[in-house]
Amino acid sequence: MPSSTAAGQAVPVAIIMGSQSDWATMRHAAQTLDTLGIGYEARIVSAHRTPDRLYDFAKSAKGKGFKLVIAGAGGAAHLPGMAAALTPLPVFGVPVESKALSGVDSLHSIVQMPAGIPVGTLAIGRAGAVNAALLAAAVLALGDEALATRLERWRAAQTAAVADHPVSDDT
Ligand code: RP5
Repeated sequence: MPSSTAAGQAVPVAIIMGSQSDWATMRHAAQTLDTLGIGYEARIVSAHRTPDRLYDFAKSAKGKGFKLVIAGAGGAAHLPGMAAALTPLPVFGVPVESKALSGVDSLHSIVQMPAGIPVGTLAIGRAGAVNAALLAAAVLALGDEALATRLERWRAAQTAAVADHPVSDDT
């Protein structure tokens, strides 16, 4: 599983996901962090299949220097909520699109946290993964002027890339 820095080096963002199959979605968070020059570590941490790994990860995340967690999962998606229960770090949840219910199951599992343990829930699928990274960037940029400038430029480039008029496909 990719990591943007050498092992052992403190990076601000942990990207965790319930399965290898989630990487097709969560890689968009990783790519967005790469574009903004933000370090991360990506790991498979399943709430159901590897509960001890989840416990160990979440309990040690702050001590390892992570500033926030992006957690993606699909179906009965308990990973973001369980991670949030076990760490004081902010957790952003990404509902992965499931085959059976198109990710609505994932969304409802992640967004309907009872009062007391928050998970900042993003959109289903790629949009949620990209926006989780952008939200992480905005939070980290509060204490990092250079990152704030990179994020501002990224958004300006996005704005500049929007055409004034649509182009027909059939010409
Ligand atoms: C969840 O089950 C994972 O987050 C994944 O989205 C879903 C399906 O996992 P696989 O059966 O593809 O490994 O725990």
